[in-house]
Amino acid sequence: MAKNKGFIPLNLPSLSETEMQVAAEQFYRQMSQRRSVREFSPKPIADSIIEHALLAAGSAPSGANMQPWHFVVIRDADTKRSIREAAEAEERELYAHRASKEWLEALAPLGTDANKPFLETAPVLIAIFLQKYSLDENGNKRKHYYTSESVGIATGLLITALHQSGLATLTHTPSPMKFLNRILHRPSYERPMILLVCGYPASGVTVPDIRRKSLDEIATFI
Ligand code: IYR
Repeated sequence: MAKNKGFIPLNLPSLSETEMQVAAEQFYRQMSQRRSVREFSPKPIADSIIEHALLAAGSAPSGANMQPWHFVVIRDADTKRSIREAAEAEERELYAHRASKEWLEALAPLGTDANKPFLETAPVLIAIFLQKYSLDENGNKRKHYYTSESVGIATGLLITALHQSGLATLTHTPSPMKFLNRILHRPSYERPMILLVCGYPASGVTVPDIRRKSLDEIATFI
């Protein structure tokens, strides 16, 4: 095939059909064990695990390859406390006033409330920011494309990478979370999307008894 300038060969491992089937099923089994966890052990996580998970997240496809994400890894106790205080203030408003009756009813099976002790207990919080644009060295704006889609995919890869490393996560979205720009000193053109809580699950932790939709419910083959 004629090679275009700026293109390189694709190097993907080639698997037999049986190997593909085994890989697909094993990956599904592993992912089906992922659960959002709200009680964490304070045991620290080795930085290299987080670093590799972030590199995996950074492999996500993105609009025009702009990679419109920034991840802030928070391990410092004082910063975690500031985040907890700000998040709980917003959550108290949410549970008391902002959330509709229908929303509160939908949340009831999860047993959540405005108290977020895990924001201090968990060893690592990862604040995920969406960059609406970037700035070059001269301060010129470079537009980013499909930013929500791109950051959503990167976040999915991050959660997957942490799960397969044996860590638990919680996809936390205190709302609004502009306070993360202030506490973490991020520029205003970065929008905080998700606060990912990471750690080992607390011993004896329980999770809500929920079921996942069947293949028939989530997919149509035509
Ligand atoms: N952000 C709140 C409320 C909340 C909203 C949804 I949608 C959830 O799936 C879970 C919680 C909280 O974290 O409690």
